[in-house]
Order: sequence, then C-alpha cells, then structure tokens
Amino acid sequence: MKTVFSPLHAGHSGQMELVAGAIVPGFEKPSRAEYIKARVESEKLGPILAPTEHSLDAAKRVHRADYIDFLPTVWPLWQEAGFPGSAMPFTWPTRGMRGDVRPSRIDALLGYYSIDAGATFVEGTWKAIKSSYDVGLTAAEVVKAGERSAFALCRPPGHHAGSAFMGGYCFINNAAVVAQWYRDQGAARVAILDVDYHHGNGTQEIFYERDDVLVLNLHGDPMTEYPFFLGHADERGAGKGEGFNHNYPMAPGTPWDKWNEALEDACKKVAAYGADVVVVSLGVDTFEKDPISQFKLKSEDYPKIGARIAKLGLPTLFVMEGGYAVEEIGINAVGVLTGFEGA
Ligand code: OKP
Ligand code: ZN
Repeated sequence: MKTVFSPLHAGHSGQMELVAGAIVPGFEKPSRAEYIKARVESEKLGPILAPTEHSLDAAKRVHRADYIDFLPTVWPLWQEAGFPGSAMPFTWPTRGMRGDVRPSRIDALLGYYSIDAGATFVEGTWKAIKSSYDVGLTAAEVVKAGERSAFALCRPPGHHAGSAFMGGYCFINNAAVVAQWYRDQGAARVAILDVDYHHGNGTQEIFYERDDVLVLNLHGDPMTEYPFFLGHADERGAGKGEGFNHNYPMAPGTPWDKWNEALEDACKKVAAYGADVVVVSLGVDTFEKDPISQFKLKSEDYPKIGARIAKLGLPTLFVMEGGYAVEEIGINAVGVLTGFEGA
C-alpha cells in the first residue's frame, strides 16, 4: 500500500492546549506522524510519496469559502494584534447570542469559526493544514487511479472540522474533502467509516442531509466524551439524508469484543449501501493506553480492523485522524493497514 506523507506537518508544533483548567503542551504533536512514518518504513508497507499541490477548490466543496479563506490569515492577524502564545478562541456565540454576525477582531473571529479552543495556530500551522489536505487528495488520486487502497498520513487530523468551524485539533476535514472529491469524480455512493475514539461531528454535520455519502461513527459516548454535543445514537440523518448517518456510542472501558460488534454492524451497512469507495477515518485512540481516551483495544486488535474492512472488497482510502499514545501509534495505525493487506 502506498503512503502519502508531507514533512510540512512538523511546522504545526509547540501549540498549547487547555486541559482541566491548565494550559499544557498539545497532545496532537509532530512525533505522532513521525512514529507512524517510521513504522510504515520498518514494516515495508510500501512506497512513501510526497503530496502534490492542490487548489483549495476541493476544500470549498465541503467547507464554506469564507472559512477556508480565513485559515491562512489567522497567524498573521494574531501576530499583528500582538498577542502572545498560540492563537486560540475564548468566546463563542452560543445560545442567546448572535451567531450570524462576523466580528472583526482575530480572537473573536476564532470563536466565530470554532467549537472549542482545541484547534490552535502557531507559525507553521496553515502550511501543515494545507499539506494535510494535499496528502488526503494525493492519496485519493492513488486509489482513483486503480490501486486497491492508499494511506493518507494526514496531520493535523480533520474529523471534528465542520462546514464552517474548526475544533478538536482539526481545521480542514480531510475525510470529507476526499469523500466529496470521489463524488465529483463520478463515484455514485461513498461511505465514511470513522473508527477514531471521538465522534466525527464535523463529518456528520457536513453530510447530514445527504444520501450520497453514508457516514458511520464508532466512538465514546458523548454524554461523557468529547465532543459532548453530537454523536448520539438517535442522530440518523435528516431530509433525504435520513437513515444515512449511523452512530455507535460506546461506554468508557469498552473492550475489543464489544467494539467489534459495532464494527461488524457498520461494515454490514457499508456493504448493503453499495458504496463505490470507502474512506476510513483512522484514529487509533481506541487503544487501551491512550492518554485521553477510555476504550480498551490492544495492539493485536488493530490488524483485525483492517482485515474486516478488506473483506468489504471495496477501494479503500485510509485517512489518519487521532491517536495519542505516541510510542505505540505506529504499531497500531500500521497494524490496521497490514491487517488490510494480509486479508
Ligand atoms: C481529536 B481526535 C484532552 C482534551 C481533549 C480534544 C480531543 C480532540 C480529539 N484532555 N480534547 O478525534 O482524536
Ligand atoms: Zn480522537
């Protein structure tokens, strides 16, 4: 399997994060991608390609144009304002306020375009976001050209980013971008299978009223897990999208056997849907030792995920999302891919 990777991810580094009242170094750090790349090499998964540059048109097919145009301006505006530290929002237009008026100050704009303070900017962030987007589209092209699968080693991740918002370490929704790109290239039906520990609220929002992209999410129950305000089982899509969104919220402590039942059900739905291509939002923060998550999957379980997905017999694009146990992140992410190839 070919991997697409860009070293530009590394410029998104040193960003800070608010956790339980303290500001700490971000969990979403460059070593994540480097450990995965090292494992791709040591396991001889296949060649590692550099991405090619793409215009932002494909991003604007799933995100609002004003949101995409805002992203490259964040760091320059934050610098201009003379603010210290990482660029992050502190005020949001929640219930009882005006969500329709775009303010002019950079810190306020960050609130307008976000769900939380978890997607923070440093100097190299925009270039990293753009490279992650290019990685996704380049890998999508590899599968379109006839390969059975490809691995988009995206960083930063994307599944919390919605049509006009960032959050949860995510800026551009790479999985949504490639799913839409496949539609625009002629695929009639695309399935997105999100196995990250956290609910892919952005992906769900983007496709919620559509029947041409089936969205399946396996994740920690939002009653107790981030992103808290989306991801319940009764969210099944709306309008013509009704019945084309499926959530599998699971309790903290969920082990492989239980998690695998949800995977099995989700894979059956992908098969019944008649998808032309599957996009896997590949998070490995379901791992028992993940520092911010509560499931109990073991390293030996990840190849089984890949093998089950392979059984669908469909062109498959793996898009990297979360996973914060950096020592094992390569073993687990590449484990899914070798499991896919061995099936
Ligand atoms: C992004 B992805 C950490 C707080 C976590 C944000 C989590 C974002 C996860 N103590 N807040 O889905 O892996
Ligand atoms: Zn996650």
